Amino acid sequence: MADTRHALIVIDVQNDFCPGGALAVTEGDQIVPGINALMDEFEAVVLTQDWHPDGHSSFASQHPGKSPMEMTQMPYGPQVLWPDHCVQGSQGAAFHRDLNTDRADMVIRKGFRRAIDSYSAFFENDHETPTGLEGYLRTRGIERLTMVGLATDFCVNFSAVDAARLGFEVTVRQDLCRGIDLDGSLAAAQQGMRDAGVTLA
Ligand code: VGL
Ligand code: ZN
Repeated sequence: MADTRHALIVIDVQNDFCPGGALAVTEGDQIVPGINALMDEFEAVVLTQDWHPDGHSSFASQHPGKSPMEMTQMPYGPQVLWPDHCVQGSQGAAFHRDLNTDRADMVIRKGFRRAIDSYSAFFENDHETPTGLEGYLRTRGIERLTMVGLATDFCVNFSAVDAARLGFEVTVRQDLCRGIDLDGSLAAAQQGMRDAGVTLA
């Protein structure tokens, strides 16, 4: 029987993060069957969806002279500039066609404010604007989270660290995640997650 206090959080398994997408993560699509197979073990299944308006401030296209994967300074701190991706309503923002979205109790969208990015499923990149997911999980009595999805070193990492700081018991299934690995970001993320008390499985 499914553990009643344990939720599966599936981060950003969307076309733009899969091969052929605008911000493709190597082998991003290969985790889909394993994620589907895991869903029945959980009381709650939550999907997150990166969901940017056209012209989002995290897009390099909005910063003259900047290229994708370069850094910039935002009022809330340093920010990687990305190719245009996961634009609201686009095919790139849709979930991978093989992901079992029927089993999801909740879909949480993030990154919809033009001036601020949101890697984490819990807080935007200012680390203070909440998405509402914490309240949803707490009101359902959820205490433990297993996280899977894309990308290990950005949205999975930020979500896992925030969740651990909020007091959830967090496990990241690395076999069901894939990373971008920008200038050593994968190793840094793994260390950061361990330091925050996240279990890397
Ligand atoms: C993500 C970069 C930009 C992610 C989202 O899902 O990891 N990465 N937007
Ligand atoms: Zn994004």
